[in-house]
Amino acid sequence: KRRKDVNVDSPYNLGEEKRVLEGSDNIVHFIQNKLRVWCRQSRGVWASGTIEATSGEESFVSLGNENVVKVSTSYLFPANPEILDGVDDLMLLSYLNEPSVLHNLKYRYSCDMIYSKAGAMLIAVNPFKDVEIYGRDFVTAYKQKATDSPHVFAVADTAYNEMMNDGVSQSLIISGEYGAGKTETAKFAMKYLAAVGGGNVEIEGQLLQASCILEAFGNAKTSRNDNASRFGELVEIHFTEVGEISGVKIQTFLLEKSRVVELDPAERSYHIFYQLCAGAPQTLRERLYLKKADEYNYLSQSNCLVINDVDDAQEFHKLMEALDNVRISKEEKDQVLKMLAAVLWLGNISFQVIDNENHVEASIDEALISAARLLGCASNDLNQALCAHTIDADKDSDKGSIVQKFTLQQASDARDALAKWIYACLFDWLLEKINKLIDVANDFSSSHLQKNSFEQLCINYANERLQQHFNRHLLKLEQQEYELDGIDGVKVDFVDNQECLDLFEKKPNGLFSLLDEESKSPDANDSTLVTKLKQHLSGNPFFKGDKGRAFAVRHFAGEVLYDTNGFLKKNLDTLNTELIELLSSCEGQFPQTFAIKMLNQSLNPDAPKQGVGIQLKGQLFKLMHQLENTKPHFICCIKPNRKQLPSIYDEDLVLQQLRCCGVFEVVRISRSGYPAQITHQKFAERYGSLLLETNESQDPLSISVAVLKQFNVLPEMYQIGYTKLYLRTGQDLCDTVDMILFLAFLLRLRLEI
Ligand code: AOV
Ligand code: MG
Repeated sequence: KRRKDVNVDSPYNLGEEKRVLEGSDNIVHFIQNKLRVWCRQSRGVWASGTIEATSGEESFVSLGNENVVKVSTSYLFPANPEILDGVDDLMLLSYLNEPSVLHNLKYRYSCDMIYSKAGAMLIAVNPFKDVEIYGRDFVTAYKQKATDSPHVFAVADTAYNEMMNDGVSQSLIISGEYGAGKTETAKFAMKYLAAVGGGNVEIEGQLLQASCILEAFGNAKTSRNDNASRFGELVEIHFTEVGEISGVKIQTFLLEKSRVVELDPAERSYHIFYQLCAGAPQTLRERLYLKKADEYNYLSQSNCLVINDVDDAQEFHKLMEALDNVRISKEEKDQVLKMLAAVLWLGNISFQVIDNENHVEASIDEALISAARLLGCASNDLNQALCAHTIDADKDSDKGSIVQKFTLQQASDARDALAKWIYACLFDWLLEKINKLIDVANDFSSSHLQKNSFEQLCINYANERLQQHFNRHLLKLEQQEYELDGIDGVKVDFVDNQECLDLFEKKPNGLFSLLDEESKSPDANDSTLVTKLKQHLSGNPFFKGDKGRAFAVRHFAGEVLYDTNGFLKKNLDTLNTELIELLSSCEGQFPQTFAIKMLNQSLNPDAPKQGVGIQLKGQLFKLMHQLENTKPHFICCIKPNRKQLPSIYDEDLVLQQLRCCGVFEVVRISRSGYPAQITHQKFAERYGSLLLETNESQDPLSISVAVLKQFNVLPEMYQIGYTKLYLRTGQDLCDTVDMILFLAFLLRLRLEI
């Protein structure tokens, strides 16, 4: 899954199909035959009509009801004949210009046909309502191939069958903007795979329970999606040789930790906190010193505590059941809930200034005491760890160590760092638990912030990597097949975003390397970082220095502005030694394991300390490597409006996403080659009987050649491969093969007569 925060036009011109109406002859043809055209009324609003007259740059278009408008001729696009309205594969459209594609998807959307195909890719337009196409009956229909209308079940089914038949691993790559429907689509795909690969009812249930748990801990309400995933995932589903699910492995990427302590207005923290506050029974409340959500600073800061139509208390009970089902013991569950409550109480810890140098101490109140109890340490120890830092003095001198007392800002940062760390560890622990249960062998989603900070830079970089995978694959698929079959290569241009990736990955002067270097320098701060970035990267066309601490990157989906505020700290992502020591001295099992994890990370002298950016680069290389070994199936999710409401189709918004998903490119790439392909075997079976002179001993390839020759099919219309016949089609794409059959039939009739 990928996403983007786009604020300008795409840097790559994915472009509009060349206007066919440019030549005046063409226009005459359209006028004479009263063929439909699309004309642009204003930005993003298209109307169809027929051209009445044209003079130079201007044309008069009748929109019906005697409504005639004057438009610039260059804004006219040929429309498809009405008979093609709502075809289920965009490849079938005679004209592939943007208004035609938009119209087709809109037509289908208005009939609740949310899925369409663009060649090899599936397009899913989010209905924001229950469309009732995911029941058992639909699973069965796709399983039995009783229907071939586009559906995520059909993609999952193809992948499953190809895996079974070819023994090759498959991947479903689900992309789209925030709120476009990636998570839901992934769940439907998993549901289908669980049903066809069933047999093991327990695993099927656990797979679905696992997503429920990960959603509670990893999803949150944002301003754009009430159930936004704040982490990326790769769900691997393993099958036995007979096609039953044998195990599941989930990998997650980039959990947005900052959300635990810092919220934008009208957004929420992770669902689990509100569920806990609303749903915990009395005895549990007492054990956790639990209050209502609005009494915790971390939750109340954004003035947003509830989600429409969501009952957090009820969700809490479902979650508790799910935890039981993935065999998390009562003690472990208790520990998890304790840690969650500790995080909430940490957020309520306040500090007061104790001397005239603005050093602080935590107020000894309910918050400090509750947090310490839940963590299993003395409140005094927690206080000290949050308010001071010991620096080892020079080894050669005998000064020992120096205690540096914290300012208010430093102490609050230490408190927040501890809360984030505990939460992230908890998330990882749950994931590990789930993975152990459903053993072996991951939805690559997104997080979105309004301010573009380090988290976003990482996510957009990950998207850039996925985009490359997508480009190369669509290209490779076509080109390799032609090559293998011995026909002339059709060279297809595609935009490679390697240069943008280089901006991030190059050593020593890529963004991540420079960031690491600066993170290690003791005098560095966010301003020195941006100076350094500008100094080394200004020559790169994908980088743009901006005012103050900001810089911009030209991503494939658009230019994004980043603020370096907090970059260094976020890249290092460490806790100070006092906090680690505090955790390891705590009584509970969790704080100790969490501390050990941190110690391993920060104190292992053999492992060179790497920043979050470089680590991510490594993770993504691994992920790409995993994906490279699979046959990809691409699903592109489209959000038809920003209001999360049904039946609203915003053409501009859809167009922008279609461009980002590369839909136009995909269709064009497919069509610039030889879209109609048929094996010699099939072709010979279907058309061999048309041959006037037949020779029983002929092989399929020779029969194909003979058929083509007999009917004088122009040589530029086809190529003959070793195994298949490749047929080119003109602008008017019908099924060429059947067109030929039709022609042949006529010819034959004529000949026989
Ligand atoms: P996302 O995963 O792409 O966003 P979701 O899968 O969470 O988007 O979808 C957002 C909302 O759209 C869901 O909560 C549903 O209400 C609705 N929805 C999506 N797909 C369907 C469908 N097929 N049928 C009915 N409703 C649907 V993010 O995780 O924000 O990038 O970070
Ligand atoms: Mg999601």
